[in-house]
Amino acid sequence: MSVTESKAVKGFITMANDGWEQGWHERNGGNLSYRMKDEEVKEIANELDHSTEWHPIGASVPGVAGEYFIFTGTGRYFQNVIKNPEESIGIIKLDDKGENYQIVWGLTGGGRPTSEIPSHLMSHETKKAVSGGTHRVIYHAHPANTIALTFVLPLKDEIFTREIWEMMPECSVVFPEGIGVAEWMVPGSHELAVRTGELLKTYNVAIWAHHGMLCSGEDFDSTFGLMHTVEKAATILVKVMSMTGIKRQTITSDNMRALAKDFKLSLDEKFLY
Ligand code: 2HA
Ligand code: ZN
Repeated sequence: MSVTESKAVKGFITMANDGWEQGWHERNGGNLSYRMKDEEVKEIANELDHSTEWHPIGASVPGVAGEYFIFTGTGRYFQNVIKNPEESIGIIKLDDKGENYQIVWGLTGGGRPTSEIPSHLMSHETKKAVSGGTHRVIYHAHPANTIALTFVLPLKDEIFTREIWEMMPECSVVFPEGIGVAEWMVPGSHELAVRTGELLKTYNVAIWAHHGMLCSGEDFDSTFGLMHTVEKAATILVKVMSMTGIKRQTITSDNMRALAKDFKLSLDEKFLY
């Protein structure tokens, strides 16, 4: 089967284009990666080239050693993924130690995976462990309303979670574990990768102050939907704060406790102050 006809690659391309259409990927902004299943690798095995050179990851990720990932390319545009997938995205394989990678398909024209490869692979390693292997998608984008909030709200997990949950009832249903917030750090840095990995032990959403958001999930639709839900709620919050500093009425802590009871969610009391 040709690589671009496989279900995994098609799903990846669709998600990248959905993100572009939301306006979350100016120029070469944002990046997406997917940890492939064995059967997905097998069905395109004939198309993969294992004679390519090895490159250092810039992190050590033994928990996902030897695995195959689909990645967007550094300097490549989400806008072009659907038009020219072979140049915009690639499949990489990690070595047995989880320290180096080789490009086995795509990223033609001398491309490399995203500059955020340390954050992505450390996030995959963390989420694979804490989800019992079910999480496969790591998605980073630059949604404007979420970023705007990082200039005005205190950079605390409790405050972001509570403020975002308060905007729409489905927020606490979609991410009952809350949202983690990382203070500003250099994009693509080891420091940011370590911090993100820590946050993802608890959360499926990490907000990077003055930069963007990173989400983890089991499949393309639910991971995209997670980012979409957070950004939608952030958009409402920005509108509310732009209209007035004071909410006349809101979803209260007790309202959230009642919702949690009906939806059988366990919401941490630290967010219900
Ligand atoms: O340009 O978004 O964080 C890619 C990025 C880096
Ligand atoms: Zn970014």
